Amino acid sequence: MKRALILFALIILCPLLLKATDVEKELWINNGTSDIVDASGIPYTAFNESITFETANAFMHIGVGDTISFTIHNNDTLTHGFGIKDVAIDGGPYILEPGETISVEVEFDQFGAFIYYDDYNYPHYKMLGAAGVVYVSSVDHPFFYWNMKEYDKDWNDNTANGTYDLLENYNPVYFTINGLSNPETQDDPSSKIIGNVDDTLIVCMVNSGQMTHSLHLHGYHGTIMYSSKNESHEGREKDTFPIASMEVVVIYIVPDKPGIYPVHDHNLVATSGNGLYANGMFQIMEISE
Ligand SMILES: [Cu+2]
Repeated sequence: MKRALILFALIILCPLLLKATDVEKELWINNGTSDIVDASGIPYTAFNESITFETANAFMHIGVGDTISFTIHNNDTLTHGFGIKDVAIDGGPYILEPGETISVEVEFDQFGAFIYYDDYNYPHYKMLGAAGVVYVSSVDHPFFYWNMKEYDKDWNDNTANGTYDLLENYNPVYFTINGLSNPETQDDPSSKIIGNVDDTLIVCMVNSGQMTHSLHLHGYHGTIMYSSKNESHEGREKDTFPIASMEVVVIYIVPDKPGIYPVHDHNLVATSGNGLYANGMFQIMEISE
């Protein structure tokens, strides 16, 4: 009887407790250059939180049921677009001419992580770097995110100059996590996994590039809590997570021992940069007692 009463109270109270909020977010589409590894000079575009260009796209963490009111400025000389993978947006298509500002309201009613990106001239403008992450969760645990991209400099040079190469000619040799290539990744608190034994650590693994990336955890296993492509994979506990282009996987890791271990793309070409090893998609996991 007592259990039934508690259940009844929860059913009545839950919708009241989970109050959705409206989050305002202002983004600028900036144009710049990525100079990773060997002063590579890769033409780059990103969604940033100010008019200052950064290779890391803005990251957002909101609760389930929240709405983001985006104000987006096109600070570039090219036309750009705005879309979100796997999330329906009213109105649209959202296109921004150079110098234009638009408003877009999006409700996120599902747990997971979602890629917002430039869907204009797809995939070319997105491949200049313009794709970031919205993480949607009302659960409070330490979280980290890996927004993975790879780059073919000639391809991006041509895109920036108005020539759109075929994907069969795409030959990426640079690889980044949150816009950074190893060893710079190791100074990035948003992707370096730090925690304690028995913590629940959340990692959003997001592939906003064009090739598949397969993340390998050393030392620990993770459990898939959300997979944008394969719902049936949720609940699987593994140490390697293949993630296709524009796919997202959110994992929970509960470390069983202290230690320092690598996490990297199992496709080892992605742990190099223009043929130089060790660069690219490589990170450290540091677990204390
Ligand atoms: Cu490995």
